[in-house]
Amino acid sequence: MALDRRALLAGLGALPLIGCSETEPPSYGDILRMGDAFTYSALRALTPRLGLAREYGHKDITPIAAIGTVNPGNPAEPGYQPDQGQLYDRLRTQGFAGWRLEVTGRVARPRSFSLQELMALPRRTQITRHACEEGWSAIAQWSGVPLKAVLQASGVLPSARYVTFECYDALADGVDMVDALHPQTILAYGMNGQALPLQHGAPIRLRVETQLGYKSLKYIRRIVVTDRFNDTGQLGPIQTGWAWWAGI
Ligand SMILES: Nc1nc2c(c(=O)[nH]1)N[C@H]1C(S)=C(S)[C@@H](COP(=O)(O)O)O[C@H]1N2
Ligand SMILES: [Mo]
Repeated sequence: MALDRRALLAGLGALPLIGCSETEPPSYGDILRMGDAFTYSALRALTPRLGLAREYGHKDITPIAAIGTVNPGNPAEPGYQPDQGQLYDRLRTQGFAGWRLEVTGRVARPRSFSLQELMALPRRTQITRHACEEGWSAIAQWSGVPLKAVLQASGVLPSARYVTFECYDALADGVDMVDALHPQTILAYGMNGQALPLQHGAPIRLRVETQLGYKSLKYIRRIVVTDRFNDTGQLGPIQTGWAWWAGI
């Protein structure tokens, strides 16, 4: 019995060597990503594609803290990027008059939008709960243009599968087409009936109501449509151990 067990254990110990002696052992990141991929496919299969996040009434609105970057133009903040930060500071002090949102990649008409141009597109207002991965939540009203309308105005190509967002701070992240075209996924320029405040992402932030708080990027600068997955490297969530897909 004991011998059998020892033989079995020896056999198991040798298993990882079979057929892959030249490969590196899986890194921690690779294992996490395998889990992420499984969660993503399982939940994408289970959740109805156009399921809406719950919307609330005006009386449900709560105070909401500003988390992470609160001014990408401030060199003292951890996410400060000198080039983009200086540009942001200049644009902000000029009331974002010269600000443009660039849309590029797998679109028939790569272009940029001024704030006025975005405001001239269809508008959606929603009162939703922001759920931060750190355990707090808050309810606010957001107004903006559905991302779908911006993608359509740029002639998104049929092969497009992902949309990535670059920010004025050191952050970039993306969503798949299901979330990109979701009716509640908006580029918000208004919050609680006012222009989006500096600390909450002025002049434009993303609202992805189907995912955790960190996917709702503030200070959006550029949108890149791709047909291949891009984890946005050091600027993205995977490197710091967060899931790329954070569905709720
Ligand atoms: N550009 C940028 N977007 C960001 C962050 C950030 O630091 N920089 N923080 C994220 C996190 S973790 C959360 S919870 C929300 C916070 O949004 P709020 O500051 O409006 O509450 O923004 C998300 N978007
Ligand atoms: Mo967060």
